[in-house]
Amino acid sequence: MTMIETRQLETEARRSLARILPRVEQTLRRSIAKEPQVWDQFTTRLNRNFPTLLALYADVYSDRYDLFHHLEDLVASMARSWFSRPQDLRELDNAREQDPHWFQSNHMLGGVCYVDLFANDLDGIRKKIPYFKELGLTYIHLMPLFKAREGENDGGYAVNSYREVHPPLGTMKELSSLAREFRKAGISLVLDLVFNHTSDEHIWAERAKAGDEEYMDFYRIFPDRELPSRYEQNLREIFPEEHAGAFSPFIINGKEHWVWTTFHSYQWDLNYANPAVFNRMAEEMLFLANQGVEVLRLDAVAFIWKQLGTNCENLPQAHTLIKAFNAVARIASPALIFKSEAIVHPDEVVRYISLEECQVSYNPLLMALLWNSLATRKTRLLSQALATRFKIQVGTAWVNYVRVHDDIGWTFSDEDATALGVNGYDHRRFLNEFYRGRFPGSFARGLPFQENPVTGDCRISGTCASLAGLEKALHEEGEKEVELAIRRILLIHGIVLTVGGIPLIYLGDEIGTLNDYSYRDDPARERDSRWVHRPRTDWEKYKKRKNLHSLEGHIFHGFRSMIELRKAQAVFSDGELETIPTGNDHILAFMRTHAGKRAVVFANFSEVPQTVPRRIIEQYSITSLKKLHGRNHVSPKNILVLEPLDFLVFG
Ligand code: OTU
Repeated sequence: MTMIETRQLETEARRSLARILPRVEQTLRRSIAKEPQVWDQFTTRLNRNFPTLLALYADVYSDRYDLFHHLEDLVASMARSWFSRPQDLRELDNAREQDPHWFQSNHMLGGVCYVDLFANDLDGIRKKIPYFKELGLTYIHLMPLFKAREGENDGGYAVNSYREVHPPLGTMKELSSLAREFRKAGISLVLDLVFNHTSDEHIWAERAKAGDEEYMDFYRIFPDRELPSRYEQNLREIFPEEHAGAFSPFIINGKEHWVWTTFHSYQWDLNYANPAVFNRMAEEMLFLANQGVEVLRLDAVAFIWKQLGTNCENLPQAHTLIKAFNAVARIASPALIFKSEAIVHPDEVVRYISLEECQVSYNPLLMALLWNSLATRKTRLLSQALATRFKIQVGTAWVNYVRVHDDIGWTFSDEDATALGVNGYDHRRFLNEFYRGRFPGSFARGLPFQENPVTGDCRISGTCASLAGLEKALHEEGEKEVELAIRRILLIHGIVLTVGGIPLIYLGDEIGTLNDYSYRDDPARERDSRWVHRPRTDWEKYKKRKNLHSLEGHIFHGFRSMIELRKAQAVFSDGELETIPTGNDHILAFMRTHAGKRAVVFANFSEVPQTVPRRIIEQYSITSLKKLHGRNHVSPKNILVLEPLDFLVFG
C-alpha cells in the first residue's frame, strides 16, 4: 500500500470511527461511567488497529450496500466484549503485548487430549494439572468440548453452541475457572474455533431450517442441484465414505434444498460472504477469549471462502477474513493468538502463517515426512523439507507433532518428490499400504481413513506406538522388535522436541498407548477409524510410568529426558535451523543456532548402525560440543557410529 493510500485509509478510518463511536459510546454509557479507563484502553487499541480492520473488512464486503451497518455492529460487539473481559485477562493482554514471542521459548511444550477420554470431565482435567506439570506442559489443547449434537458429532466438531460446554463435561463457568488454574500453573489453554461450519442443530441452522431467510443466508443453501453440481466439478471430497460431493439435501420450508457440507452432512458450512456471519463468529471468538483461551485453533481454515470455478480452498478472501479476525483480537483480546489448521499443500500451509494472520500453525509436512522416513528408512524428503520449507516469518512458530486426533495425510509436495526422483502418487500408495501393515516387512498397525477408490486417496489412522511397530512387536514378535519400536517413538518425538517451534504430544503417546479398536462397537463411531487412535486413557498404565523396568516407564523416561534437554537448552527456542548433508541417506542431521549457542542433532532412521562421515564431525566441530543425549560418543579417530534408530544431540 502506498503512503498516499495509507494516509487515505487512515483518514477514512478516522471519519468512520467519528461517526460510529458516539453511537457505541451511548449504548455503553453506564459501563463507561463506571470504568472510564476501560473505555480508554479500548479506544486506544481501536484507533491503532481500525485502519487495518477497515481495509480487510471492506476488501471482502465492499459490494454490500449495508457495509457500514455491519462495521458499526462489529465495533459495538468488540466494545461490549472488552467491557466483559476479566481484569486478569486484560493484564495478560498488556503482558503479551510486551512479550509477543512468548510462545517461541524452549520451555514451551504442548499436549492435546479429549476431556472425556483423558479425565472424564473438566473437573477431572483440573485434577490432572499436577501430571501436566510433571510432564512439563505449558500448552494444553482440549479437544472440542462445546455443546454438540447427540450421537455422531465428528468428535465435537459439529458444534450446537459455542457458549455452552457439552453438559456431561461440565459448564462454561468451570471452563473459565479451569483456564485460570492453568494460567496459575503456567499452562496456556488452547481450544478450537470451529468456524468453517456449525452443526445442523445450531440455533442458526435451526432457524434456517424453519425458513428464516436471515439465517438461511448464514449458510450456503441452494433450491436445487444446479449450482451445487457446478461447484462440485472443482471440489475435493473430504469425507467420501459419508457422502459424495460437498452438498447434502435438507427439507426447508417443506421443499428440498441443498446445503454446503464440506465435511459430514450434519456440518453446515457458514456463508462468510454474509458480513453478519463474520460478526457473529467474531463475537463467539471473543466470548471464548474472555473464558481465558490463549490460543484458538482455527479449524479447517482452508475452506471458509467459496468461489464458483475454484476448488474453494485457500482462496485469498479466506486469508483476508482470518486477518480480519486477527485484527478484532488485537482490539478486544490482544493476548489471543491463532493456530492455523491447514492440512493442505505445503505451499498453501505457509501462507496462513504471519503475525497478521495465524501466529502459529500445525506443521503437517514435518509430521508426514517423519513417518515417511520411518517407513523408507531414508531421510532425503525430510531433509529437503527442513532445508526448503521450515523457515517461516520471524515471530511466528510451527506446532510440530507426530500425530494428533486426526488421520495422517501424505501432504508432501509432488514437485519436491519428483525433484528427488520419487513419484508422489505411487509413493502415497506405498505409504498407505505400509502403514496399514500390508506392505511386506511393515512394522505398522494402522487403519485406512476415508479411502477413495476413485481417486486412490486414503489417509491413515493409528496411535504413535501402533504405527511405530509396538503393537505388532508386542503381539507377534520379540524383545528386539519391542526395543526398535520404542526407539522409533522416541526418535520422531526427539526431532519434534529439538527442530524448533512448539512441540505437541498427543497425551497417551508418552507411555506407548496402542490402538483401541473398541470404537467398532459404537454405532456413533464405527464408521470413523480415527477413533482407533483416540483411546480412553488407562490410568493403570500411567501409574507404571515411574517404573523404569516397565514398557511405560521406559518410554516415559525417554520422553522426560528429551523434554528436560529441550527446556535446559535455550538453543531450542526460536532461531535458525541448518540441515547437515551427511551423504548418508539413513541419517537426518541438522544444526540449531540461537543467540550464539548451537546444537547438532543426528537421527538414524534405519534399524542398522550408521556412520557419520569423519568430514562432518570435523566440519561441524562436533568434538568441541558436549554429548547431551544418545547412545554413542565421537571416537578419538573422529568416528561417530549411530546405533539403530538412535537420536543424538551435541550442544
Ligand atoms: C478438521 O480436519 C478437524 O481436525 C477434524 O477432526 C474434523 O473432522 C474436520 O476438520 C471437520 O471439522 O479441516 O484441513 O482429513 O484431517 O478434515 C483439513 C480429515 C481439516 C481431517 C481434515 C481436517
